[in-house]
Amino acid sequence: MKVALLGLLQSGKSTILASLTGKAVPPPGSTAIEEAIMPVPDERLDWLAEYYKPKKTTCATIDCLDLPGLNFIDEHGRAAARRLINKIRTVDLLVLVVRAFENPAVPPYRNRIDPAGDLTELRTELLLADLELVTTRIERLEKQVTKPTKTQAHDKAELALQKRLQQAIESEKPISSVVETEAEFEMVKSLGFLTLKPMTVAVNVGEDQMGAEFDFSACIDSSVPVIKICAELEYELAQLDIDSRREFMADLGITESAAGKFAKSCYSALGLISFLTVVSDELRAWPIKKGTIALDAAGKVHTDIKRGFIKAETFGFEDLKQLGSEKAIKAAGKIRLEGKDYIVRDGDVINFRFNV
Ligand SMILES: Nc1nc2c(ncn2[C@@H]2O[C@H](COP(=O)(O)OP(=O)(O)O)[C@@H](O)[C@H]2O)c(=O)[nH]1
Ligand SMILES: [Mg+2]
Repeated sequence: MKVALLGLLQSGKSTILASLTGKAVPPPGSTAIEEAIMPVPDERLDWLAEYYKPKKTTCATIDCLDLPGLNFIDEHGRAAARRLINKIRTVDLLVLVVRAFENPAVPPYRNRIDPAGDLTELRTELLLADLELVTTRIERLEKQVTKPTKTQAHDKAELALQKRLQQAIESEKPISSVVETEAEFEMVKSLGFLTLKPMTVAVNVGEDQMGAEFDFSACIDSSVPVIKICAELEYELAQLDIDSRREFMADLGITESAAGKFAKSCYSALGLISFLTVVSDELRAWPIKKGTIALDAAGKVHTDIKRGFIKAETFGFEDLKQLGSEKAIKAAGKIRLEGKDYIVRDGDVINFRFNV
């Protein structure tokens, strides 16, 4: 899965990415989009690795794009920002980073430290970028529908939909508020509307703001996951070896790593869960959409396994952890043979039986 970190100038995106992935912070003024892969922390994998001692453990990863800081203060900044925004239309998720930290050495954007104000500005700019796209699309479709082509009926339907999208944006509503059915989604999917994408918010807080509450109800839906990250501190923590890091985190009262929080918020916004497999000495976590059936989960692992699917031998990770061994969960009748239509649950450990 691919996510893009978007934020105003010097909100701390690169520092966050560096703390999550170990990538170096690009020099100030860099205008390139940086890419880095973040391993998704999963305590279940750690536990299972201890238990099965596989040769190889493969965790899920999140492919993160770090956009240079956006600035909408003048026309030049706005044009550069629009170019950057248009480059991320294929990502699966937007992570909007806003600044709450105070740092006298880093002048704040528009001379304000106002996370809700920054978020509102970002949302407005995303709406405007989508409006531009909708408008161009409507102009094209209006010409196209006059011609008696094979796609005329489809074009007319799309034109009607695009006009509804335009109206929504003009009343400051995201495109996701209009696109409801699968057919509508298919119709606009390839355009990569930004306000149709799931999103999360990461508030970059100072060390003394870890307990602070932020109210974003005026600019985003309550379903959008919001996390707090102290980028500078996390960056320092990321430089330490694992034992010192644990010790420091305990001293500071941090119970969850930034990577853990970040990954959880991405999974939640995308509606993802994980199942786990142990196949030929490789332990692996597989992200899937909630509601995925066993047959499609098998297809993630290998197309052959889907083609020759017989049964999914399944147990819950928590049962194994509680009862301590595969033998014990078997004796307790907790290993199930599930069919094609079984809806996979988060933390299922699955051994697919198949025949090709
Ligand atoms: N005090 C403090 N400074 C930070 C924090 N996060 C980032 N900074 C500083 O703010 C500046 C901008 O950070 P950077 O990650 O480059 O922001 P970007 O433009 O959004 O990529 C850098 O000088 C960072 O050291 C933070 O949590 N606390
Ligand atoms: Mg940066």
